[in-house]
Amino acid sequence: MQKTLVILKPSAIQRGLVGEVISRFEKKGLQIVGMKMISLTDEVLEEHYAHLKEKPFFQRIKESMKMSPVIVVALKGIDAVEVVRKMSGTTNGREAQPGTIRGDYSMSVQENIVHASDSPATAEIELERFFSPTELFDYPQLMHVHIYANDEY
Ligand code: IDP
Ligand code: MG
Repeated sequence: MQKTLVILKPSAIQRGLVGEVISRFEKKGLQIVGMKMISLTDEVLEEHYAHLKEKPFFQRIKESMKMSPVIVVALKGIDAVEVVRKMSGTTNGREAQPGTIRGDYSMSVQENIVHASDSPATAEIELERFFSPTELFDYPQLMHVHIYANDEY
């Protein structure tokens, strides 16, 4: 089973989309194994978005991510990283496929509702960045037999 990180960005918090977005992941069959509200700092954002550090809009992204607290969510499931990326949609909300989170709720490249880890290796690093071991939970998913066939895990 894989775990992945989702961040509900200030655009999700301020627009009242927290329930909608989390509900999509729950209904899909992903298990919530960690969740909390936190304030992001420049230090964490410079690490988290290190690949964008040289971009002219980096300062603006940091300001945007600090406009309100965010909610970090750890989700577990088979191929969770890819499933959650697909459900999130491409970066630019205007171009994201309808039916995806960004495609349904965002009109922006920057204000695009969610962050989702982009590979299993990144997911591990990002989960460690935002959760301590005691904040990640291992508990049975009681509907398991209705979510997966036993040859899938
Ligand atoms: P991703 O979130 O789809 O993985 P990344 O390229 O990793 O996309 O960029 C991280 C975040 O930085 C995006 O979700 C978006 O909020 C912001 N961002 C990326 N490119 C741009 C841009 O060209 N203008 C403004 N913001 C951007
Ligand atoms: Mg990314």
